[in-house]
Amino acid sequence: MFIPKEPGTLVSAMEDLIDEERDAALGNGGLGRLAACYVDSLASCDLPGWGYGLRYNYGMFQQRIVDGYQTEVPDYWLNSGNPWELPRVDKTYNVRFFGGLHDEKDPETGKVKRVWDGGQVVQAAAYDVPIPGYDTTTMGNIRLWSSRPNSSFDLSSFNEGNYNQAVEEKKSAENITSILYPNDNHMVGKELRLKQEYFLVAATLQDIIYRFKKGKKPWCEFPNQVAIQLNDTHPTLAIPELQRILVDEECLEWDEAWDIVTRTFAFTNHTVLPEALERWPVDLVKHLLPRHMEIIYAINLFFLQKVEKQFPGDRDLLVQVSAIEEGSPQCLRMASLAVIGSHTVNGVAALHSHLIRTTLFQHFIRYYGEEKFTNVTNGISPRRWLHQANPNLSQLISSKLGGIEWIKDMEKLRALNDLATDKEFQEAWMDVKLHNKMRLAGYIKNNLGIEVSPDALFDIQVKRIHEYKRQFMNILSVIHRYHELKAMEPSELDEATPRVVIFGGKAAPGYYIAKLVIKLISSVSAKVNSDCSIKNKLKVVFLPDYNVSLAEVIIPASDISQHISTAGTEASGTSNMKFVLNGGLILGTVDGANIEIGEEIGKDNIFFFGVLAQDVEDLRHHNRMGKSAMVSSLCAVVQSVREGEYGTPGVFAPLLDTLTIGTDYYLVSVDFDAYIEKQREIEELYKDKSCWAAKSIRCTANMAKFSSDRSIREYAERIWNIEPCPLAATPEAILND
Ligand code: CJB
Repeated sequence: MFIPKEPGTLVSAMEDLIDEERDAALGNGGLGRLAACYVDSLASCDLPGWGYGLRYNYGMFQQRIVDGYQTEVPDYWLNSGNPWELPRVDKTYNVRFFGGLHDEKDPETGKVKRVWDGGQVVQAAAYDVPIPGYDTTTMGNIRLWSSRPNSSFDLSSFNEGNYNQAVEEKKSAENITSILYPNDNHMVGKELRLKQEYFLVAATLQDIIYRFKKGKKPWCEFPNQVAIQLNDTHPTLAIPELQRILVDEECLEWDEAWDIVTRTFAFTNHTVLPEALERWPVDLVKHLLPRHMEIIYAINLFFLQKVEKQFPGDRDLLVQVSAIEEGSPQCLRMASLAVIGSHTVNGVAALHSHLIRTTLFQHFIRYYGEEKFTNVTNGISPRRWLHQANPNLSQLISSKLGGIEWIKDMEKLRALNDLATDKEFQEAWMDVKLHNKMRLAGYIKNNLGIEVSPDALFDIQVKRIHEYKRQFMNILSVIHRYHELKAMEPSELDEATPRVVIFGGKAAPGYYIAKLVIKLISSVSAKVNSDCSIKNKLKVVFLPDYNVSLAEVIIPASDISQHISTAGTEASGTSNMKFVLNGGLILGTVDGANIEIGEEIGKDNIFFFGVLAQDVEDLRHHNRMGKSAMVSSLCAVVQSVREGEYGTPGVFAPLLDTLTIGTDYYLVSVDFDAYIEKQREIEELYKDKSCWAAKSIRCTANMAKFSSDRSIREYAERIWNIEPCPLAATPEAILND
């Protein structure tokens, strides 16, 4: 399992082992990481809930930077085994794909039922990853499914003629959980991806139903015993799958089954970006899952009939709410199916929930009313994101608060407000920050050979690289600052606040523009870092292979972090919460959870800039009409890149063209001046160390709302109707389940 670095070296400390552990990189970005925090909270709050997922052999790729460009290396994370998982040989289920349909008459009842058979049958094998709750005996669990050929498959029994076909079948089965699709907030319509989605829900529902049946309760009790939360639309096929099981296998009447389905499911929407909304060609779904497509048509028909009854003759409404989008090809809208099959739909921050009510799902509201649509603001685990990632700050806080109770009740952190202006405490607080910055500076030096001073302002943007997150705007502002520094008189330069701008994040392998952003950051970094004339007042770093382990080193070390999505595009964000909880100030747009963070910590402790979500559509329209010119501050920067200040002219043309030919969809030019003005303000303020320290302390002190314990209790009380039951979820309970 663990291979010592030097042959013969013995492991003497836990710390030596910890560094050897690989991240289980089974998700892309904020969506999966949120779920991880929620499982931690479920267990820590004694709530009986599990997470289900896929056990990909290849998780998120490792990112290397070669000549400034991102390259991808496969992440075979299971190479040295995974000590945290329990293979459950006793937990396997069969999952069918493709196949055909026919009617069969029950000889006893005379009832005709639909039979789905033939096709490909693969096996889902369970692997459990127990998640211990903090300071409780309760154990959570993440059950991950791995695909393999089904049990009737035996390679050695195949004669020569069938051997090749047998090998193909084996590969095809194993392929399903072979790789994670590395796209964040972007759907790719591949058949294998749809197979993954159905594989997850088919195995999971069989598992849940197996447990339900042990209780020998009637089916009408199912929604009282089981609550299933759909984490975005990826598991939406669970809705027709449960309907299929109830009608075709359990022989319930359609209406009774549908009542059970709609009282069981709830749906969380995590994005409004059009390119992220799942739309599957109907023909593809029909081919892969013929019975499900029939059921979806029926679900949709009955739903539209009800809408028609309530709004007679409103054709447009029917078109808008239909789960099927007419067009070529005809498409299944997963979000619509998720809304139709769920009792509750929520967004993940107040603004986002407002936006889905007024845009994405506005037509559904006409039919359902407002009540079905609610908000549960995201949260993060204080265990991982303060106590584990920032042990020194955790210790300092506990010593002042007289205990570590805050780790399960972040309201207790409020007492730190009284210490915000206490000079001694400020010093201790900033010492911890300095120590964390030194740790990060050491990492940068060791891995990139770049020397950065821990006394400089650490300004960090780490997240998936995406146009809507605007890392491009950030690097353009860095160039702007570089030009300013170069134009300064020596005396002015001496007074300038030294700043280290740190980037990290992966681009989807096929996302050309995002990859060019990485190249631009690398090129700016090379130029700026080697320019002695600016006397180390600016350094630029791109940290390769951003992942959870690296986040635990980066986040505690920030003075400022950036969350600068075009208003209305970032559903919530969760790294914003992690930075602030660690006493980092944030520079952000009026978007996602930034807004609520500002409400909690106070407007004086956060740096907001930029246009409001409500104005974005008009501004975009303005741009499309060619009515707005690029601001001059940005023109100069763009010009310098075009002229080759950062390498061969032309390399960055497609990226720069997004601002002009692409009509600046993400409104970089509109926000640019306000953005650089805020940065100026931040650099000035950083000179007042005591004032900065007070703000930093107030950040941590007022983050109670963003504990994932609060979020998960809201789901439990308002959506799942479950209560803590400390004795129900012991380690033994997992093994018996
Ligand atoms: N999110 O990470 C993803 N991937 C998606 O495909 C869709 C959404 C993110 O989910 C997070 C958790 O709710 C949000 O904080 C974040 O804004 C959103 O982009």
